[in-house]
Amino acid sequence: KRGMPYLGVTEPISYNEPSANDLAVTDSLIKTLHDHGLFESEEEAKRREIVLGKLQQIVKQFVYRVCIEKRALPENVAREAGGKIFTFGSYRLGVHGAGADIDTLCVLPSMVTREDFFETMYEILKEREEVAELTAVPDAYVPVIKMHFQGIPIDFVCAILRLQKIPDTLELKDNNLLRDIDERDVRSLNGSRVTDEILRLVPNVASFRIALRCIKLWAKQRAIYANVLGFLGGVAWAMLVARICQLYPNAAAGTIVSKFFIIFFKWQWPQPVLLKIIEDGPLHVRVWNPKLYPADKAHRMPIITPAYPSMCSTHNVTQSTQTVMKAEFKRAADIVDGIMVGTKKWDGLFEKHDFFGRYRYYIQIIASSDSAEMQLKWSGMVESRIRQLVMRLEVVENLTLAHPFIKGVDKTHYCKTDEEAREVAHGNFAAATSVDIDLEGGKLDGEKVNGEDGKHNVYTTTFYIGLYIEPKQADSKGTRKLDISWPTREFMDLVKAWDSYDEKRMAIVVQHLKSSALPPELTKDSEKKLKRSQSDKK
Ligand code: 3AT
Ligand code: MN
Ligand code: MN
Repeated sequence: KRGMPYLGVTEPISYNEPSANDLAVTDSLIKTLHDHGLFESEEEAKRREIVLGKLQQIVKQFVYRVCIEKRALPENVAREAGGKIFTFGSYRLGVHGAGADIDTLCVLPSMVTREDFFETMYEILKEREEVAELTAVPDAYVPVIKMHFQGIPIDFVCAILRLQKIPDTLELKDNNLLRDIDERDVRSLNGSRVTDEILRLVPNVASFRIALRCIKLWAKQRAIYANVLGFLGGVAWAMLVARICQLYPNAAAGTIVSKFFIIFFKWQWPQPVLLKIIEDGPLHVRVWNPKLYPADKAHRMPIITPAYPSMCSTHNVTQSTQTVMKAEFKRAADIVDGIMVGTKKWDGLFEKHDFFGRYRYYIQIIASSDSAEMQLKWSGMVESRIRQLVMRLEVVENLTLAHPFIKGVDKTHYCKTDEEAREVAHGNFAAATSVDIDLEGGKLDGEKVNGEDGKHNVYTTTFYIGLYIEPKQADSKGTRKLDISWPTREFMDLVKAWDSYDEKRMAIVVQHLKSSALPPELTKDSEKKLKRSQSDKK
């Protein structure tokens, strides 16, 4: 097999076919993934296909309608203008779970505008009886219409090309399609172009999918699946698995997983992970290049997207999150070693993280505001700046690790008076009745619960950072003093500099606490685990 063409920037490490043991281990992995409810039902899979078929039809009708009504184009031009949908994200990769969204890109001819998509398409969708929870977010970084179509969540993005016709046979591979189009269109196309390219660059897609499902479940259970907070997101995990698939083109999924952990535990970062040689292209946009750009050189764990213009998907990684991930790679490598020789089970790999039982000190960041709608934006903004706080904490003396938790905890607080509301906003949640909410999940109408008028309601999102403080040397006296006032102040200034910040409607509190002061609902799991391991020892 040596000397044969291969996928990737280096020759494979091994062309070995799976052994009987590799296949048995892979079978038990697949079974464990099923036990975790990772696969959708056949009914749901069929429904997704029906939904995509309908969306394709709707896109063509929409293009036709815009051509006739708005642009007054001749009938034959309107007929041939076309319009085509592409999927990306987990559905396109074939690793989506039950209930996952379908990330769908709608490619449109040049006669159609973005406004048409957000007005006319929005209207068309609104009239469909299959559509629920329709929301348009036209000013997002990647503008999107979100909806549920026959119960399937859809993220609908659009890209307008400089083509009069979008034929059914169109592919997005050609870099010249990006010439002279709007930046937002380049970004919208990027998701699809990256996932398509990943699939093209993987030698055995079936093994890739199983291995990636395993890695995604593991990363979620271990709380290291979060791009914004400095861990890796879905695309980066997919690229890491794809690289291992290239290095072991004939291996079974179980083997891919085992090689994955050991190779990335030992990886010489900041050596980048590439799926192919970085391409040059026709745009005046930056392509990742650490030789040229100092910002790119600063990336600690660069994992580079394969489609032009190549970008680093992991620019948020900090010293702390990298340390945490490395330790998880090591833990996982040891467990999977055991699985390969039959002394351990896959379930052990997927054991839940113990973030809230792991540190003695935590920083608590409470973002609050007076409406659910505002809270979604405000908490998103605060979340996107947490890594700035983490990076400032990392340079504090005696502080070895600032470990951000992957998601904020959302609550609504039903306050009777302004005074209660103020107390809550300052972190005293006991001042009012509080309930958990899911801001993203659409449970937005917290108003009028318990007969309250909702006038004083406070919405909070609480983020946590675990701190590892260097233990005192045995011979030294005096207490370890930790001064986090500078990082805290800088962080507060940073978030308050937000365009829409309004101190009458929002607040931000940063405080540190001992682990014993954490809300009990967060520490319950780790306590249970502790009790279990104690009783195991008896
Ligand atoms: P799920 O199975 O849906 O949980 P996924 O990998 O499909 O996993 P998403 O649907 O959140 O995850 O995202 C799909 C792609 O959309 C990934 C990325 O290319 C793009 N994307 C998601 N969020 C953003 C964002 N905030 N900005 C830019 N691109 C994004
Ligand atoms: Mn998705
Ligand atoms: Mn999505």
